[in-house]
Amino acid sequence: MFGINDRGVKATVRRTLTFAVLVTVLALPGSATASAPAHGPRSNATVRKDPNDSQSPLDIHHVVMNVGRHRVTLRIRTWDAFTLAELQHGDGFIAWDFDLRGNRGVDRQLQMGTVSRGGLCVLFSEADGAVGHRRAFHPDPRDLVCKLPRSWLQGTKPITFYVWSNIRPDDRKHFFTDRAPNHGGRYSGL
Ligand SMILES: [Ca+2]
Ligand SMILES: [Ca+2]
Repeated sequence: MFGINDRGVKATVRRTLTFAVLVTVLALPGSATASAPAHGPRSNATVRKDPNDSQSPLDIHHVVMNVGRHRVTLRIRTWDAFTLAELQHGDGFIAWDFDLRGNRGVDRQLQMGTVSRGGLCVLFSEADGAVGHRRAFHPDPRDLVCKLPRSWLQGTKPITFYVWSNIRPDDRKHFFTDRAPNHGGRYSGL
């Protein structure tokens, strides 16, 4: 369904196309009526920081996760402000690649992107395709937030993951990518 080469152009194009096809298929009636916008990270949120290390408008600054009993809130804060329109016009998205089985593969991928009606979060399973989707919130100019059922990210082994962003700004011919953590690293635990 999706490759594990997080920086490869082919993987990038494939994922982008997958996302585009999916959002075309989805009518989004449920997503548009999702719950209220996310609030700021709570005290029990895990905040991971990434340097200002890309020219991308989606240069990742904070990777924030808040795990509740029934819900997981995933938030990306960028170094610079961006709009959902810029995200859409630049084919931009932020992907979370999860290994739920502990074999260093990627068996779940969350894509945070946009469609004409606003932000969209889609969780893919390597084995089964799309698991489900929720609205993506843009509560302030640098944040993109997804709220998912906790059950969507249940693992049989300690979970590891990394995050990467991808966008082609209107005035540029190529995509910009940023990864967190850098250099093939992974975060451990939700
Ligand atoms: Ca960064
Ligand atoms: Ca980085």
